[in-house]
Amino acid sequence: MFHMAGFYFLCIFMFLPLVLCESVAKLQLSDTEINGVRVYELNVSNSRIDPDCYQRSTALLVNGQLPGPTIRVNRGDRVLITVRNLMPDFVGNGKSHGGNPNDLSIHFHGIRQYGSGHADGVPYVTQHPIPPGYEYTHDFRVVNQAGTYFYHAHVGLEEETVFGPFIVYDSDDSRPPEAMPPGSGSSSLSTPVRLQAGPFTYDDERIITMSEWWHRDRYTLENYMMGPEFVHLPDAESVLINGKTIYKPSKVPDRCEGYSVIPVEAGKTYRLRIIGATTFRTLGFAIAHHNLTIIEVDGEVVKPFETTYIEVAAGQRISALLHTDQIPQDYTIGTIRRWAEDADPHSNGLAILRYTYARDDSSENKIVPSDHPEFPSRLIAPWIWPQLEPYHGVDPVVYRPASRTIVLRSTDSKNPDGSTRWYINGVSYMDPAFPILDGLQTSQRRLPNYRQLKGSKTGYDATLGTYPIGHYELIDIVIQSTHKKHSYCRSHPWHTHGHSHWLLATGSGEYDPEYDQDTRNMPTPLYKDVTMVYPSLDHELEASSNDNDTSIGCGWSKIRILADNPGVWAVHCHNTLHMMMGMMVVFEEAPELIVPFTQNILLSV
Ligand SMILES: *[C@@H]1O[C@H](CO)[C@@H](O)[C@H](O)[C@H]1NC(C)=O
Ligand SMILES: *[C@@H]1O[C@H](CO)[C@@H](O)[C@H](O)[C@H]1NC(C)=O
Ligand SMILES: *[C@@H]1O[C@H](CO)[C@@H](O)[C@H](O)[C@H]1NC(C)=O
Ligand SMILES: [Cu+2]
Repeated sequence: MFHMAGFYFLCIFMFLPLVLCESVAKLQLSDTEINGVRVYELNVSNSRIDPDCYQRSTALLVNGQLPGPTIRVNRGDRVLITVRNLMPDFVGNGKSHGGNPNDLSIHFHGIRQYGSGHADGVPYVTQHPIPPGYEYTHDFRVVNQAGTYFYHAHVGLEEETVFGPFIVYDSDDSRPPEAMPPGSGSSSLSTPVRLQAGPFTYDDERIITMSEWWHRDRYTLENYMMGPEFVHLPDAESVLINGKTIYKPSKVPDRCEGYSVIPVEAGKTYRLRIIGATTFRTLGFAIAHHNLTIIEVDGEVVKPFETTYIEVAAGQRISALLHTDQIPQDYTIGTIRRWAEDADPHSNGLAILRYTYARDDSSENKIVPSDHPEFPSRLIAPWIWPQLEPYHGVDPVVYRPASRTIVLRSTDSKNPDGSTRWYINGVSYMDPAFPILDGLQTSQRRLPNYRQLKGSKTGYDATLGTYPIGHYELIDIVIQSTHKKHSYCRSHPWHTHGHSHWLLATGSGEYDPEYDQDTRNMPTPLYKDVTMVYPSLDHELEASSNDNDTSIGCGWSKIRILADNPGVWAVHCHNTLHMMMGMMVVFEEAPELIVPFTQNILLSV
């Protein structure tokens, strides 16, 4: 097996005839290590599933699992991940998001892709989307970062079920025994040792993904959202924890697998790696009778911060230590919709924390959790962000003057046909015809005129529909939310590809370039990759606005990136429904320094 897998490895690098490679590919394992390179394959295909015990329906899965398989690597590892689109060719008139709704691409969220922008997985930005029957191999090194990440589809609403954890360990010392690489020689019989990750030690870890599950199928939802009938985004019927919940506890089919069970032993400390794999909502997460001590946010190690609940927006990850110091029994893990404006905050996303005191564990998983954890009803903007501190101190780059400030002002409006779109500085993002990165590597190679851009109001360059930024520019980005008079101000969790960023400040109403230039209300900025723009009205501004105002500033966040990673990077709202409606921009960073990658090709399966 090892030799066969190694042979496949050669296929990629030595361009052996495709026929040979294809015959060998069939013997590939889903997680192998070849000469220190971690090799994975993610097969995406349709299955019939019923994750909330309501009715079986068709959904996309990765390797037949929900969530998809966990990818575990060590800091510094090189990985080869082959993504296969095993969906059928799409038949129908669906062109709901500009392309074939059965195209695919997978993004490794939070992995900064230093020098490997071609592996970032954003269709028409870094690669061609993978059509049904094709595959694409992501080849990258996980440089200088460790923590909790995940991968997810980046086409339409496929990420509803196409996602999985991506864990980067500091070293083997932070890997739980069951997560040791295959063939590493360590056995689960070895004496238990405490795991060491950065400054923290703990006994074991548990991965928890939170996601949403709609009873309507993906195409129906995509068409509704993008079409003229759109009124508001419908909430998912269920919130899933590790791919499961129960929609109607009073009426469950026999085959119902029940709630997810997180097994723990009493008297231990666990690192919970909580992943916000939602498409739409920000969720509160809590465990009855247990506090959580936050130690990591998006890969940044933070000073321990104890809290009774956490908030996780789409795309965010938080590690928290859990001490199993209560009476050994089952405890309810609960979720709630936060910042949900007009929606019901109640969520059916429940799971069970089970103290396993008996070896033979015959308890049922179907119990109706009664003892729900509590959440404060008051929403606090900007939550606990000003209190969290990076463990190793604040990066001094946050005190330097910025090279430039780019304001990304979002508005929404209706098209003449009745459909709704989001605009950033007046432009609603649409997929270009050809991947921007490929263009920069070939004929369209050019040098943006940074001097001219510094003088331009927004920094937008219509040539390729990008925001060009120069190498090592220190860019402050103000993300400005707006709303229409008498409409809700929505929350927006923004994500930066290719970079983590520092959140410097948040404010209500409209950002004022003069007054707010030096506003700093985050005393100890973290280096993370998702930042929420909270709805935060300025009451004077609201009072002075008239009924026809369509873009009243209703909250902003200022983040900073250091342009140290030449490439083409998506920056977008991680509320995927908003992103599909145009809430995205592309940063074209030091295009003259992008290293051409010649193997950026699709192969047939
Ligand atoms: C993925 O699909 C390929 C091609 O159909 C197959 O050879 C391989 O065994 C599959 N791998 C997994 C992990 O399902
Ligand atoms: C959790 O923290 C709160 C204060 O934040 C405290 O009142 C409570 O006793 C703690 N509960 C546990 C189980 O440690
Ligand atoms: C709002 O627009 C309507 C129709 O264009 C106009 O009649 C009305 O005077 C406007 N109201 C204000 C307060 O500007
Ligand atoms: Cu949004």
